[in-house]
Amino acid sequence: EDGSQLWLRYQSAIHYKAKVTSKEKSPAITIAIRELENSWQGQPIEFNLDKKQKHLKDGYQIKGNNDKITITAQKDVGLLYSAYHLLRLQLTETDRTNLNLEEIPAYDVRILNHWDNLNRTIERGYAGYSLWKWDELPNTLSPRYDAYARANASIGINATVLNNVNATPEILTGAYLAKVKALADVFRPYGVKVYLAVNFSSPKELGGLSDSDPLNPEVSKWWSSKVKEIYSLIPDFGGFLVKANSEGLPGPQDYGRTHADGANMLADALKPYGGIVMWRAFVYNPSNEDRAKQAYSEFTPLDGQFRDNVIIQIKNGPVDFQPREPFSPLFGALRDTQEMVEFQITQEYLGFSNHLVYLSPMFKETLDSDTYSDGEGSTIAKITDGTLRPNKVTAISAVANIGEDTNWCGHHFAQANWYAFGRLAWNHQLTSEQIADEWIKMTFSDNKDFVNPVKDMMLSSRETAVDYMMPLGLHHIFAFGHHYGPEPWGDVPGARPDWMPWYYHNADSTGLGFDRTTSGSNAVSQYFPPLNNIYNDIALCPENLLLWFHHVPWDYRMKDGKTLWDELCYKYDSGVQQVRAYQKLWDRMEPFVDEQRFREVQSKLRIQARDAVWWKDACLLYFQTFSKRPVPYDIERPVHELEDLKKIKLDMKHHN
Ligand code: BDP
Repeated sequence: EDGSQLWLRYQSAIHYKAKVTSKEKSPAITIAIRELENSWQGQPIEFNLDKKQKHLKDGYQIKGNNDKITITAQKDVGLLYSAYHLLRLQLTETDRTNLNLEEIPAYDVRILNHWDNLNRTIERGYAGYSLWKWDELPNTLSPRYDAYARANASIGINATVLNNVNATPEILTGAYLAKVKALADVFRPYGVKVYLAVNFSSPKELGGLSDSDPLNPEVSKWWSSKVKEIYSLIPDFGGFLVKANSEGLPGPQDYGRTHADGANMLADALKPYGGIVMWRAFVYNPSNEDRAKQAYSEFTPLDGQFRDNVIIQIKNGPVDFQPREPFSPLFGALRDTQEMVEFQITQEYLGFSNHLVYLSPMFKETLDSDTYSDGEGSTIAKITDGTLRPNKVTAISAVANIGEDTNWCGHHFAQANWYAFGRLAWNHQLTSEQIADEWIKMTFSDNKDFVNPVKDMMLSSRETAVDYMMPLGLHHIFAFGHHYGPEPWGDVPGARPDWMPWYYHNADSTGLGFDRTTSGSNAVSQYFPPLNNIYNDIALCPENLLLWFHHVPWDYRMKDGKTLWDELCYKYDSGVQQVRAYQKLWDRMEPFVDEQRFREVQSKLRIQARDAVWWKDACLLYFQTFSKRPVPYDIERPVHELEDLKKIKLDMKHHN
């Protein structure tokens, strides 16, 4: 067992071939039949395509008793999804004799964003090189393209952006489009549509135009003909993802135009073919305005100006995929503009593929957050899935953690995060526990002596990581560039202040944290009432966001009676203790796990345990130079010298 099969470890039914009948034929139906014939060990199945049942969208109905199962979908891909549903029931030992269910996906577009470069490196990728072998495409097709599409289909993911948001114009050359087409052809039977990230300067860089001004008719003509070329190769092409005027990338503001001008010009080019533009709200500049406020300031004045095939893609938090952030205040604030969430599955800020961190609780925390935009109950899930707003198209995205590694994601448990994103994109009402339960049973074993402890470990793991990295609302105190280890002291001369840890933690002799109250940066005012008041009031602010919104005195009394300083120490220590407990727990699981995966996870947990101590010592010893208070005497003493920790320079270079 090397993890290459992911959660798709179906036993093939050697002496038994399931009977599956379908009047209709299509490539997706052929795959569905093959999957069931190979692995289903139950009643005969009848597929039924009913194009009138529009309400099902990509979904399906399954009805069945002991003798027979009938499945209805309005699209062939719905039948494919239903096959994976049945196989999931089988692998998780769920009753299959009395079935009466209807599944309709929450979002239309359930999309992975690959930050893959054309030279096959992956920005923030920790599972080897890119799956896409651009140099061999379009002629040679790696078998992993098919396996990738199948894995996505098995959890309902129906879209993928192949290349990095920091996009190079080359992706739109004829040579690359032929490669993209080859991938799209492999993915199509699995219902996975291809999208591309585009560089806003492509008309100038690639087309030789004098500029890429969205209001220049030559520029929109260039895009229209490029889009036409794409659709002639890939008739079901999904559309564009755009990072513009962000972190040095070009965009409409280079020509004095707005994000709306830029997005709409591309949207108009895609419109005749049904394509969409996912325009990212991740924009900020080194300025006097708090970075956490900038996306809101930039986009709220543009509300209502975007075409109906534009969706604003918003990271879950206002800064950047930190272990914990409040939700981005843009959710709900754009009333006449479609919005979607961008999550990060790849663990850029969560220990790469070395730390075991199950992200479903973090995804749910965002989706279930109440923005109060339309009164109580205006959750981000309801805003983005069309329940509260009449969206033309709904979508949800996440930055993939997939690479060329045999086990796809670097850490065996990181597969659970790909799985969880797909399941939540399909149904955001599933609980993190349900998802973990399914995943563990499918990926490892359904023995309850394994499932229960491992599930507990997974469910607590995100909070554990927050505790040993950045508890109580601390954020962005990572080492410059690679974002792996701690560097709260970090200060690179001449670099942007908004990339420096001190910008975020503001440690001084009086206390710690970023004052975003009405007397500070006033970021609190970007939230709807009552949240603005709750966040603004140190007594009401949730403690897990305290240092995000407040600069708090070292002796401030927390709810449990401890001082801020002591609480901080106990949090870091508890993170370390938890990882130690995971190590013990995992070792006890040895009898239930194959040798290879057992050893690999064991060795990753050792790294995580060492890193947790590194984080704790670095942060406590550094913050202690300001607090000047002792580490409470009942917790483990630091084992490093601060000066030694400051010398650690990892060989992982990056621009910010
Ligand atoms: C940050 C990453 C950077 C990305 C950027 C983005 O550090 O590599 O390019 O976000 O999302 O998280 O555009």
